[in-house]
Parts: sequence; C-alpha cells; structure tokens
Amino acid sequence: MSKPIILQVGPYPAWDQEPLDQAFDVKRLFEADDRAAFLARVGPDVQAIATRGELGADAAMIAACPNLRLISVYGVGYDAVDLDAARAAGVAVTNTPDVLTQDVADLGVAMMLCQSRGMIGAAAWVRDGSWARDGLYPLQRRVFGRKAGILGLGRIGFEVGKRLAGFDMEIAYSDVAAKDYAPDWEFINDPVALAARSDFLFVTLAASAETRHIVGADVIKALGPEGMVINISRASNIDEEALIAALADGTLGSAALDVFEGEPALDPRFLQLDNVLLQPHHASGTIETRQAMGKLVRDNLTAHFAGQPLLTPVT
Ligand code: 8YV
Repeated sequence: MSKPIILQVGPYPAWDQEPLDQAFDVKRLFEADDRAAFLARVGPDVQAIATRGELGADAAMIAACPNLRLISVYGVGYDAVDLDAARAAGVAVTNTPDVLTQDVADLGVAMMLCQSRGMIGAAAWVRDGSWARDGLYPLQRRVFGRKAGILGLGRIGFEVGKRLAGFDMEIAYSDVAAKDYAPDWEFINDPVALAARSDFLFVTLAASAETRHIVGADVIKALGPEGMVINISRASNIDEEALIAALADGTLGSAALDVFEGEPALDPRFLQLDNVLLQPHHASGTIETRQAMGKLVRDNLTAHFAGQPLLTPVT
C-alpha cells in the first residue's frame, strides 16, 4: 500500500525523521532550492503538512496543496499557521501542548536568575582572569522576595508562577479574566499596571493579532529602569523597536529573550547591548521534550490517516 504523502516544512532530529520517513512519503520543502517550484510540483499530492511552531504554514502553502487535510505543528504556538486559510480549506490543525510546558517555564525562570545575578558576566570574570586580577565581581540584584508579573496565565505562565512561588516572590498576573486555579496571585487586568508593580515581567501569552505588541512603549516604561522583561512566548508580543530603544537609553533595566523578530537573523542592535540576555529560541529544547513533541506530531498524523480523532487539535 502506498504511504500517505506529507510535506515537511523544516528539519527534525534524526529520532523523528526516521519514523516519519518510515510511515510517510515525505516531501522535504526545506531541502528545495526553489521552494515555489517545489510546492507547485508536489503540492497537489500533499495530504498533510508537518511543520514547526516558528515556521508554520502560510496561505500560499495551504493554497498550493488542494488535497491537504491536516497541518501537524511541532510546537505549542501555531501563530505562524494561517488559521483562516486552513479553516476555509477544511484543513485541521494540531499542535504539541502540555509536553513542553515544564521545560519552557524552567528556561524562563533560569533566564531571570541568570540575568538578575549577572551569571554570564560572572563566568567571563572567572575565565578572563578578572577575578584574580581585580577581585570581587560587582554586586547584582536578588530575585528572592521580589515582585513578578506574568502576562498570560495559561499553562506555561502558571508553571512559571509555581516556580516563582518557590522564591517567595510576590506574584501578580494579567489575562483576559482572573483564573480560579491561581487564587493566591493577584489579578491585574491592565498590562501597564501589572508592569508598574513588577520587578520582573514574564511574557507567556499565546501570540495572535490581538496580542501583537501588547508589551509596547507604555508597558516597558512602567516596568522601568530597574525592571526586567523575560520573553519565552513570541517576539510579536513585544514592540521590538520600543524594547531596543528602552534598553539602549536605560528606560528599561534589562531583558532576557528567547524569541526575536525575523529569527534567527535577529536585529543586530541587540548584539551591542550588554543588558540583554539572548537565547536561541530553545525554551522547549531538551531531549525529553523534543522527543515527546516529535511523537505527538507523528501520533496526530497517524490518527488522521487512520480516521481516528486527533489527539491535540487546535480548536
Ligand atoms: C519550538 C515553539 O522551539 O512550541 C512552540 O511554539 O516555538 C517551540 O517549542 C519550535 O517549534 C521548534 O521548532
């Protein structure tokens, strides 16, 4: 029996590629020199797309695949999938929620600690001989007991909060409504007001057109010269121009970022700033989580082709 034909948008680790190649006839878009010509050639045969969170599937890709019925996303974020185009074409979308929540929260909290305690600079202080030559490393700011704001108290935001509670931080959050699963944390409707009372602002919102630049110049100014923003969601949730300007002139104290507009080709001005911790979009990047994400991508594809209910459909 012939295998179902799927379009693979970006590479996966070998432990995912091998089972994918076994189960499906995989057309690798990312290996094509001319993507448009490749899509025009294979598109009519494609029955499903396997993509990654940050790569998604745009309207042109969906239109090039008239027999497409499923887009299986390797990632919890599906903002890069044109959901309207998918819906109009009768294409279901799945993502990989839950399996990555803990690791993403871990990295966000690690970034806060690393940046607040100056660990990158401190490591260089040891390695370059400054410690032996100049003595003690400049004092840094504590995390314990300070005020954390969480913008978006979904699965990841909630796990961030649980970890911050372990540092006896005063926790508040913004979301569309107060959450009954967080009775001990203060609900502050307005992101500007949340930032104004916070030392650390975690951005943990699912990105959408509505949340674009929700962290704008007003939120950044409210966070202030002693404040830190930590972004483990999507770059589009922050106005990057306003962020870079505020980091450069000291209106904002510091930032810890795992995501960037146009990544991996981030704005070169970030590289000139010493008050920002830069991470290569790897909050879910542990072996354990990536294996679980890959399995869920395949399990959704398998369920679809077996005529069974999808495991994690985007509704
Ligand atoms: C991944 C992500 O880094 O889950 C998401 O939305 O962006 C990440 O987990 C990405 O999808 C891996 O390619």
